[in-house]
Amino acid sequence: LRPDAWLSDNGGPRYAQLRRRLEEGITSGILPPNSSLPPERELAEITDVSRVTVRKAIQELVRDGLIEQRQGSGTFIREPVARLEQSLSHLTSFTEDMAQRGMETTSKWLERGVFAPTEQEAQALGLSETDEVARIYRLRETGGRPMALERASLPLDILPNPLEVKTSLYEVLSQRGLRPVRAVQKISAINIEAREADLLSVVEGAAGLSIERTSYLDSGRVAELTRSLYRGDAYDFVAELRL
Ligand code: 16G
Repeated sequence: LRPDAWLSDNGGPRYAQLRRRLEEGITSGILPPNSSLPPERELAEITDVSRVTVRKAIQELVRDGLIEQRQGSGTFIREPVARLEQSLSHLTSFTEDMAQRGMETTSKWLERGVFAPTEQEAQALGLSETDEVARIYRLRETGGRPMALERASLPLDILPNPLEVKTSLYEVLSQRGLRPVRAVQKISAINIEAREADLLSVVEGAAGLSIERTSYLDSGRVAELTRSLYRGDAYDFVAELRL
């Protein structure tokens, strides 16, 4: 942590450089889980920056869940988040995926209603200019941990009342006899932008997976266009390949 080894004039604000340095220590294992960080004053001395700078770096790492302050005993490195494996070979819903692991799903609703479709929605769902679209946008959490942001758009006759979706969209569709049977999914790597990063409790620019799913009914009709943004540190997608 000697400052000549890491502090640079063009590396941005000092607290951000210190934060990055500590984060590198955590991800590389030099600062292992459950080990403690030196007290603020000591850390300021070692790194030769002000206590204000140290405090700011620490606050960010706490906010992002990399370290935690335990009352009376100091600041500790947290256990890294467990990654979840998701199969790419089955058409399942988020709720089903989590239930299979014995985990509960909760949603924080960000938008849920009937809207005029965007151009992309109209095109993907085969809507005309006068049609409306059912749209639900939510933060999906498991065990209180934010995992993904998901915005689903469906033709109104497939989902006439978006407010009906309390937990599982696919459950509501199943009840209506309109469960998708096939989907095409596109996965792209992205850096998570500020607003979405806030919602997902990650730093701006953190790695994310943007997933676009177009799902189809048995009849071949498009049922759903969904854009999901998954935390890159929380998921592994697995597919079985055969010759
Ligand atoms: C999954 C799907 C999403 C679908 C949702 C339904 C991916 C990338 N996306 O998250 O398209 O709308 O499941 O989940 O897997 P629900 O039935 O729990 O609402």
